[in-house]
Amino acid sequence: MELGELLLSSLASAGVQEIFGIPGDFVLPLFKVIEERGQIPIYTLSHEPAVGFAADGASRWRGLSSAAVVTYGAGALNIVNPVAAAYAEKSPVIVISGGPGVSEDHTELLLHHQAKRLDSQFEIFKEVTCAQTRLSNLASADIELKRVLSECRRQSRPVYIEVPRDLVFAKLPDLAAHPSPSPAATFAADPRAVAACANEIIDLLSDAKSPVLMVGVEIRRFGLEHQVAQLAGRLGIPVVTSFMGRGLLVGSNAPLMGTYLGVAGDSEITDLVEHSDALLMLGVILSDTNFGISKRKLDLRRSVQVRDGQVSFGFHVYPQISIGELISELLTRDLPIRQAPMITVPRNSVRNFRLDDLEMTPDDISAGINQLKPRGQELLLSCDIGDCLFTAMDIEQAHMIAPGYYASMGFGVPAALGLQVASGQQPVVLVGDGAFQMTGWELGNCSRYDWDPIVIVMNNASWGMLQAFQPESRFNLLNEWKFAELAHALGGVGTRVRTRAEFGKAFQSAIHQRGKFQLIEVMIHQGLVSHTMSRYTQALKVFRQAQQAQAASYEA
Ligand code: TPW
Repeated sequence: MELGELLLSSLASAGVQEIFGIPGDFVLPLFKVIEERGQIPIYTLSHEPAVGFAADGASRWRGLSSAAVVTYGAGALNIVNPVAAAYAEKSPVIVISGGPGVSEDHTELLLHHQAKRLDSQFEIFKEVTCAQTRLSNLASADIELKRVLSECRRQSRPVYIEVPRDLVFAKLPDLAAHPSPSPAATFAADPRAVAACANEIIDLLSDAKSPVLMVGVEIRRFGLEHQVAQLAGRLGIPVVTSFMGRGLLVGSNAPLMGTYLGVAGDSEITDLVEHSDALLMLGVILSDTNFGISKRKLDLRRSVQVRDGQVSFGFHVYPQISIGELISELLTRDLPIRQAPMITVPRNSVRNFRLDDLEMTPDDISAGINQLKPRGQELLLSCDIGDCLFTAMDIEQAHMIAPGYYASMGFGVPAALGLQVASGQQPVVLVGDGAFQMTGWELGNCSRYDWDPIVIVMNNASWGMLQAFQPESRFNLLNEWKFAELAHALGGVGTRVRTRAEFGKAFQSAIHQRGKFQLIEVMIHQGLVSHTMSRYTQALKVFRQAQQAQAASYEA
């Protein structure tokens, strides 16, 4: 077997079902192997950031790795930001970069694409991946791949694999003669510790007056949605998702109340969470965007956080217990059953959406989609950062992927392409004009692969979210680009809409047409934002002012 073949079969064994990439001379040999073997399909895009976001989108959907293959230097360094995003939001993307050949290590000449040292790139990726390897030793390549890929799975975070370009076709030593040890052990939790931890959780929930279960993205990353839905059903306590976890448990029969958004969200949900005397957080990423805008500071002494392979109760921690082990243990127990209290949360879907001549607002987009999407159909939504993300919070029955914590613009469109590959279904994208300017062009690749996402561009000719923070500034105002007109040139169908009747017509026609991407450009007045973003920016302004006052007092 050759090194390139070993890499491909290792990827396939790790569950990789698609590769996204852009070639370059350092990775041409590897591309050749990928194409000729045809074991895993490869999709090429136009710019490496999109390659990273697409692989991330596919990984998030599957809860399994997807791979991004790029060339050394100019290609790989272009992908650092999406990989950092995947690291932060725990998406197990496998980054594979071609690299200088082993015969090139000691050349007198500088190699093109070399930044500082030949290994600068490796060092950079150490910071944004959880395991790395350079496959320069044929005898240990197999075990190295096993080590890195099992770490990827265990931590659900990106890994980095560099392949010296002159070794792709190198014959491996007879593997049978050098059997590789089994992969690194996963968390070896002591079953007594798991049992004690489960007891403590059950006691806390039994004694509580108002327990709440909050679910976050880790339950999707580790493929636990089904078990968590079962647990939620058995506990009978209200369930909310975190901001990042929006879309989890959709379609399950868990008593799902909505999404916790602090002061920006529905006050019923905020009160429920913030007044809970036993908040069980499963796989929730605790970040300022999720929790910095609480109405009332969360009492972490009355909460249990299960994430990153450990369980924390107030101030004590059970290390090395994975979320999966804990949930399995809880499911074996007699649980204190309650009748989930019925809380009525006002829903945007009941907001009036009529097919009239009123001009569109961001809230009309969510209300319109809720009303017009086919009954009983769950949408697959890929969202960018900006008001589109807050607007999406009001869309119901939607599985969603979004950069809710790391918040990189440019995610929405390319991640949707990954989502379509991984799910085989037609995704809907919500994206602002600013973010679309970054990666929207990738839609030009749709016709090559028969992808047909519905892309809703919220065109307010501005970086509106920033403008909401600082309305006095002019640098956040953009020119009005004509995105709908560009759609045709990129091989899709574009419609610009201003009124609710126009939006309704365009959306209904988009969901009934397949085969080409459909771009609906919704014109929104500058400064007009969704009700959720309006509350969010107000809250964050207050938070920032308090921080500035505190900083000023330090200086004084
Ligand atoms: C890669 C900073 C966060 S939100 C935003 C910027 C520039 C404006 C987004 O404008 P858009 O949407 O897409 O038109 P809207 O609703 O606000 O009008 N660079 C990157 N990521 C981030 N987050 C920024 C800058 C930012």
